Amino acid sequence: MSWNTVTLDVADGVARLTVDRPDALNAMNTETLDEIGDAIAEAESEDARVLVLTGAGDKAFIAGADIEYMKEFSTPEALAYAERGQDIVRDLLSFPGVTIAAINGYAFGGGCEFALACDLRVASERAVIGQTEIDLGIIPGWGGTQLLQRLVPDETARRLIFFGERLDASDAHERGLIGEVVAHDELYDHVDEMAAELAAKPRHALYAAKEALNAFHEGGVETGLNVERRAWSGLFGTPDQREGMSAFVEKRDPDFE
Ligand code: CO8
Repeated sequence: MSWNTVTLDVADGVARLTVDRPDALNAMNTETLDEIGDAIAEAESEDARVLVLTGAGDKAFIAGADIEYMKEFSTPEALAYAERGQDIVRDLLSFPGVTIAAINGYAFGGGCEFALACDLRVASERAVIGQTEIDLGIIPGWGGTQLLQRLVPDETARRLIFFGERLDASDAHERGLIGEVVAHDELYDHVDEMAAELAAKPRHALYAAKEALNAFHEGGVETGLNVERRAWSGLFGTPDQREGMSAFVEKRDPDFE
């Protein structure tokens, strides 16, 4: 499939989705959101076990929602745009595999939010990240007020949103927004290695783990315990569970599906 503002490459169980509007630093309008949604669905239908989200060019991951495009929105138009972006957040949260944001540069506003919706975040040392909406007279609308709370203490989330701080990669790492910072030129090699390792893990177990981890944020510990118990027991009888445990008992490496 071909799109105007995104590209998707799928190989060996790993999908790389690149937002591709480098002239606007990969800022997103409705066409881009629709294409991101289509590309995530396509990655799923091609059976990708890992989805890497990144931005085209050397400067930006995603510089946010397209400000030029939305500056004259009415409230109903803004609502529709918020809903479309939140659908992408849900697509990332529920993607049946591990999602990794490869943050290659600026990640502001909606770009930061889509990175926060991924399971893991790896940033180039050149990355700058933040919920900058306050300085445009708005607030995060694609999940930032909720997703930041999964990663950082409440006061840090409030400070980031109230001040619209732009954090460099090491500061963002120190404050818990991103998991790892690597040299700019090594970003994709590093993410490719991570993705290959994850793609070789037992997929049902990985997804069950993701669902149980997400459940805590959706409904607290009691909801999470129920989801964990069901997901855990549901893995028994899967070929990968039988193989993983047999391999351990037989003192050999597992050969997963
Ligand atoms: N929207 C539209 N165009 C953009 C955006 C953007 N978010 N960011 C950059 N661009 C464009 C610039 O206008 C410029 O275009 P042109 O060459 O035609 O003038 C081009 O990209 C290059 O940008 P700069 O010249 O500004 O490059 P610099 O290197 O000087 O600066 C920055 C790069 C620091 C990234 C700067 O462009 C910037 O601060 N951009 C805005 C970042 C921002 O605030 N993003 C948040 C947007 S709001 C948002 O995402 C809300 C999400 C929730 C929506 C809810 C639905 C209602």
